[in-house]
Amino acid sequence: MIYKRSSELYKEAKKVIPGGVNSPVRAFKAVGGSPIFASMAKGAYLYDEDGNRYIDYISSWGPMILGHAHPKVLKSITKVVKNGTSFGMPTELETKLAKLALSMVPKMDKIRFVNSGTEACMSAIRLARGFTKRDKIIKFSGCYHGHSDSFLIEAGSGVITFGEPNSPGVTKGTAKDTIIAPYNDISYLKSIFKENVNQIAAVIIEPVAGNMGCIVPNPGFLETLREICDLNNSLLIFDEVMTGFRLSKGGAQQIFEINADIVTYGKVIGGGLPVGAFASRNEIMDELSPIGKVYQAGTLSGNPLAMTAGYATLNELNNNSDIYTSLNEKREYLEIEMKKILKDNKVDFQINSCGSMISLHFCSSPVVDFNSSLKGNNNFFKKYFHGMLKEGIYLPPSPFESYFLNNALSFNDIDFTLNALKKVCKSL
Ligand code: KE4
Repeated sequence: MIYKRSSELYKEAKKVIPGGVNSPVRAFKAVGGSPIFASMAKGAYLYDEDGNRYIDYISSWGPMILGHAHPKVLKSITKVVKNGTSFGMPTELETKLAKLALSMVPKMDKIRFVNSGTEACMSAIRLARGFTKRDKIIKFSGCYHGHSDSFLIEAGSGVITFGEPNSPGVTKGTAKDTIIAPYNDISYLKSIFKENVNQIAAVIIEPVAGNMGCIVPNPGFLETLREICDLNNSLLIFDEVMTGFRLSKGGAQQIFEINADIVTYGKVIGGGLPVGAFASRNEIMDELSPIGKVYQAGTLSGNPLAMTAGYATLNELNNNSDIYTSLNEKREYLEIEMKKILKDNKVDFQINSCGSMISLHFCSSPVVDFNSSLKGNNNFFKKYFHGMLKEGIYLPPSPFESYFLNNALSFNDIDFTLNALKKVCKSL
């Protein structure tokens, strides 16, 4: 593979954009080397500026579940763009997407559109605090809910009392209202509630985690979390920015048959254009401005182009539920065959998966939380990532990410991927 043009573009980008990227994970810091610059994408394939083609397993970190440049999505955007791109006034397109999204997910009465998953999660926390009139929130280590201050927190010294900032610029004042719990650890969670009676506004969780690799909740974990929140009059927030409309039409709520109080969305709901959203029942959503007092706003929220791309994507998913069957079959095939190859090559590994999300960890013990995800052999991962890249397979450039399969992926593409893995295993 030649990356000449990408390296020229990277050099230029670094002069005017911090690290040459607009989101850190794109910079390949976890795997070394220089980022590759995309020129276009179609279906299951990414093309870089040097003309190399890759089978895409990140799907823009989730949004492109139908595959890139889906004809129905392109057709609808092309039609709508001719009417103008932004009005700062309500449009019917927002109501259409809102009605469609709410018809697909269980037990949500209203939805508010924003421009990113970060905005959705930040707003959901503010809404939960406004509704409960409590300050503290609980999040789980290794879960990522975007880059707003309340979430850039790690477990503090007074561990079950309050957190500490894990980024410069986040104040101790903010950190004191975020408490960190280990994923899948119910007894720890109970001790936090015991220490903070009537102070917890909400617990926010990725119902299937995708930011420490893919981690599935232990049987009963989410159900008990729901019970604890009910017992303490705290709200349960499912961050479904990754899982929403991906794991199923109704996302993780449908898969696990558990209803959260507030659910956040992103990625798929925008079909590749910037959309985040948060949804809840009327009594909570009606606390939001302009009806209620919890303020939240956005110039480009509900943007007509973004609503159109989101509508075309959700409509396709809603009308063809065999897409989910097909995605799950493809992931199952990939997983079974990867396990055979890695076992044959005597590689220590774990594979976690749920629906069309999957992650590979180079370690011998199960990956059930952030600490166990840290046990992966990063040198192996770097060799694996770059080896697969050279074979034309684009994987997430970090061991703490999930793959996102798109439905344009064919079984031939998966066989091509598996042959690449066979070659790469020889160099591990
Ligand atoms: P955005 O602000 O990036 O749209 O969404 C933030 C977010 C919220 N919640 C979950 C569960 C998420 O996974 C994300 C963002 N995911 C990352 C991938 N780990 C986006 C990729 C990136 O940061 O460039």
